Amino acid sequence: MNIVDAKVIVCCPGRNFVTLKLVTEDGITGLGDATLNGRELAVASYLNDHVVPLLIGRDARRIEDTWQYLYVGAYWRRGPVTMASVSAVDMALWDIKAKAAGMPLFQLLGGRSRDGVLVYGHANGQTVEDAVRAVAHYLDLGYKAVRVQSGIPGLASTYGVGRGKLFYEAAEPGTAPAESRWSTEAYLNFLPGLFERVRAEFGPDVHLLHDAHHRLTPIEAARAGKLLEPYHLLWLEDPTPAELQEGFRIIRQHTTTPIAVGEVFNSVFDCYKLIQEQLIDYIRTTVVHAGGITHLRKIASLAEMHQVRTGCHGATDMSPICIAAALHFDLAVHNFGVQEYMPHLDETERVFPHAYTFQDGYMYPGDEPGLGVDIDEGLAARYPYDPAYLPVNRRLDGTMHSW
Ligand code: GCO
Ligand code: MG
Repeated sequence: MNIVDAKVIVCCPGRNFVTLKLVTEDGITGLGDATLNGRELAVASYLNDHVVPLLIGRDARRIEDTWQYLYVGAYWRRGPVTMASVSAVDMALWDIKAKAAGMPLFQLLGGRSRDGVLVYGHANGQTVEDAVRAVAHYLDLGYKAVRVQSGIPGLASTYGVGRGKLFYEAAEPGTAPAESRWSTEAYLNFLPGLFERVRAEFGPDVHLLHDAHHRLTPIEAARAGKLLEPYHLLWLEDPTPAELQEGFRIIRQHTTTPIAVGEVFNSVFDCYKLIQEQLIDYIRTTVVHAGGITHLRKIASLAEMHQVRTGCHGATDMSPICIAAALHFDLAVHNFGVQEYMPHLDETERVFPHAYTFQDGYMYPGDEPGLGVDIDEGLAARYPYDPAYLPVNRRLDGTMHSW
């Protein structure tokens, strides 16, 4: 079952996506997402210039060997550009294998471990009361888990609040990133009141989540976790930048608020210490950025042994191909926790028709063979690449800060 064609498709149906399409000599096609928000063309080049030529003529059935060939064989291992490329190949090969077997991918991964995949939606608002209204809207739609982000008095803008009603779109079209301003003091003074208000309004049962988006030092994050304990969050996400894994020990020593991290991680080597020392509760690595289904399963297995559950990144910059792959994975692994979900724009949905569905707070990958996603290439061609960047962030005195 040799690969006879490999094509990289870059399109912008509302936002930029990079897609890899493989075709085998038997005419089976496989799709992989290779989108790296704000750095899309670097991955397209890596694929076109250095991966596609190596794929032609390879046996599409050899998923593990191809993974190792692209990872070990590159000599320059890891990194987001390399790993998004490896991930796209891996997704496409699993899609092909499952189609050849005539099964939805989750069956090849061991079959269902649960009935449906619990997902969380994104409530946000400029003010606390706007955020409360947004939470009510998600609960009306059937969501059982909601992430809550709000504007902060004194700051013109902040992460998690902005464009989009049922999603949060951070990348802005343009040739340079927008700049926002940040005050940790204002944030920490404001945060507990937001969750006090939301819990008072909606009671103890709804799962609440919050993303600190890498902006705190470990001791500040410890304070945030402690202040949020009365509101028992499902997780506090990315409390501190994770290059310094030891920082998570400080957070752990001070708070029982569960911690999630890892949407920017590319491999198990970014999180094995966090997992083995039980410094986190949820690992956020996802299919497109952490080596595809093949590598994500290895991360999940390590996590399972240490009582860490999965919580895959699922923002709008994961294309429907990645979301489908994540849903198959989520349905199958034992230690699944929750899946992030933001519906895509209608233009995106039309370019990537898919079998997965949302119902009453849960998602289902569907029963089509493979991933259950297609790409309408003719339509995709009508949405050419449009440069866009994630914002950068500065403290009030102008110092660069994590966004
Ligand atoms: C999340 C993420 C996103 C990222 C975005 C970057 O938790 O969904 O933090 O909002 O910032 O996906 O590309
Ligand atoms: Mg996040």
